[in-house]
Amino acid sequence: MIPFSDTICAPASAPGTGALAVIRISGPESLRVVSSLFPLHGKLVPRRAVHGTLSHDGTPLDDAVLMYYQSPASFTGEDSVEITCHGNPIIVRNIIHALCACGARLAQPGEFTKRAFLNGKTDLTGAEAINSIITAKSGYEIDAAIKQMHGSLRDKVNSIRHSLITLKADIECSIDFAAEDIEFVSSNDAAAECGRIKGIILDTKARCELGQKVSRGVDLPLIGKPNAGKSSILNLILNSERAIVSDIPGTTRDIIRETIQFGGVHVNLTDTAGIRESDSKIEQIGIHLSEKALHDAGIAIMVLDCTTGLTDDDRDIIAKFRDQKIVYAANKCDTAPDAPAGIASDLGEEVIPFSTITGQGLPELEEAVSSYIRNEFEGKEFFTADDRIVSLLSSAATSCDQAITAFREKAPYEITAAGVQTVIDNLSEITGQISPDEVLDSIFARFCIGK
Ligand SMILES: Nc1nc2c(ncn2[C@@H]2O[C@H](COP(=O)(O)OP(=O)(O)OP(=O)(O)O)[C@@H](O)[C@H]2O)c(=O)[nH]1
Ligand SMILES: [Mg+2]
Repeated sequence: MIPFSDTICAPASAPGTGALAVIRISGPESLRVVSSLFPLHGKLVPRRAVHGTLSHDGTPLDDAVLMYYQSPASFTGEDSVEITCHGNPIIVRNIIHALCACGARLAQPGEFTKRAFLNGKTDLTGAEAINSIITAKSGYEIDAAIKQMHGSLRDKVNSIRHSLITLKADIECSIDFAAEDIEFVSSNDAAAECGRIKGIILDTKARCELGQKVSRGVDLPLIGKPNAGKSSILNLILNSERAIVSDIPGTTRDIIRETIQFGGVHVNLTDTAGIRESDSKIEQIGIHLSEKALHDAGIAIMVLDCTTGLTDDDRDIIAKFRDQKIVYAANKCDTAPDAPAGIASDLGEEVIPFSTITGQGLPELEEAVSSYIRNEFEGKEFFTADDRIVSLLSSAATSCDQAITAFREKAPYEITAAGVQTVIDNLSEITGQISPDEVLDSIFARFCIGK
């Protein structure tokens, strides 16, 4: 365990008013600092809640419940105290000032978790999962983050590392017995093993990328020709006049983006410029942004117009985006109730009759999007990884390729062993077995104060 000489404190609950607030103190002086404010400090024994009045320089600060965690049995691994006081920001500030006056200092963002990591209480994947639990925006993400806090990604990475360490040991034995011409693993077998490991690394990377998709939200653009009613649908879904609606084709030019919850996942709903041939430079930029938004998304809502029926412009737009899942909404069905059936048969696809005036079709539209989301995420094991982890997994896969080439070329054992070690090092950075200081600083800086 790495001993820290200073004692840190911070509010652990969200800023603002609430019934209760929690203040955390961690470090070797925790008990002494708290005792200066708490006359009942003699009653503070590990893991027992004690109720009493906190006061400083003779002024009462609040009645609070204190819990003492004795090192190493605490979140950070250090002596720690948690104070649960009334959730008034003035009280929280006064207690923090008093703690600092008695020898603690205000913690930096993520400093409690960083200490937990440096004291061996968690690996980096677990530490990052704690942050994901706090910031998660969907039930899927919370499930994955809890599993990861319990070690799902760490175990996966460690099992890959274990296979590589075994392979490297076999290669190193071959170095030791080179004079006797004893080979512990053939180049072909080693290349095959590296290929198998690379497959697991790529599968892990794909699961991390799925986790990133859940956490960033599913992009859901509204596309279609001008005047079809895209902005009207955005406003209906958001239940607010977010986008300008007019009967002039080409009204929307910028991308309008709002995040909403759909089927338990947060969805980035975007209104885009109507796609058509246009001479206007500004409109062309808007159309380009629309096309890009759709290309980047896995699913889109294509808005069709019942007053025009299916037109060549619609067919051109659909033809551009064959690979995406498209949900079709035949808007303005209030003006032509039979039009959606005609459009569906022309298109050969299911079409939702829709009207932003009557609200018809909104539940069906939500269900179509939700079912796509359920299909994408439900029952799939994914990890709540950030770009750092994804990029390390990419490097590990590339290093595997290089090791495979070295095995195929029958390179000397020293070279192939070094190649395998590079993959091991890439993976060790993921869990934090190798962790340069600046990497740690950037990881924990993303946490909130008090975590
Ligand atoms: N009757 C009827 N009119 C609608 C409906 N939805 C939209 N409109 C009208 O259609 C016109 C165009 O609506 P918008 O929402 O601005 O269309 P848009 O697709 O965003 O158009 P651009 O931004 O130009 O691409 C407006 O006059 C709306 O009032 C509907 O369900 N029924
Ligand atoms: Mg619009």
